[in-house]
Amino acid sequence: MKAYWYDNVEGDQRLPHDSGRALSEAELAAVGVAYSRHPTLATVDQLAEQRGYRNRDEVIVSPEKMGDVYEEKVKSFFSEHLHEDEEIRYIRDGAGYFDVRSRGDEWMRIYLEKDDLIILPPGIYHRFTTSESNYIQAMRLFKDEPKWTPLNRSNELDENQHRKAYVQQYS
Ligand code: KMT
Ligand code: NI
Repeated sequence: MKAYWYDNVEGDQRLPHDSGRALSEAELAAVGVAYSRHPTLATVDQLAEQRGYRNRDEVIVSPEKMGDVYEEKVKSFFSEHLHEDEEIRYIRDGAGYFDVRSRGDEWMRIYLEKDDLIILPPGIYHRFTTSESNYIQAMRLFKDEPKWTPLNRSNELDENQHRKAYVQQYS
């Protein structure tokens, strides 16, 4: 796990795009993002229990697994969106980037690799991409039914209750 300000330079989204300006855990906590380096499976089970997450699955994002739709999928994960639920990802193998919006609406990039865990709060604008390795395997935790429909960024979402609650808590 490594976090920094995104450089906003044109080019492949899978490149690091590291501006060289690092971000601290506290700066991520200020926008409601929590992460944990190398939690054991027992710790993840405990976290799931505490938050009422009864279900989980694992997803592999790679050309081997997805074939022709891989490039399309990678592009769609990278369109800016929010969810009405938390997004919890426990990386089991490979690596990828989550970009989240700062209070000043800049991109903060978080590099996640095997054994990192991240929790994004409901209502935060974010996007995901694989890295140059083009391979990530992640555990996705959810409560009953997976509710991670991406809602793409739009002014209309300013009125969404989950977005409003997020803005109220973190700005
Ligand atoms: C997401 O929410 O963008 C994903 O689930 C991508 C694969 S998991 C790192
Ligand atoms: Ni998402």
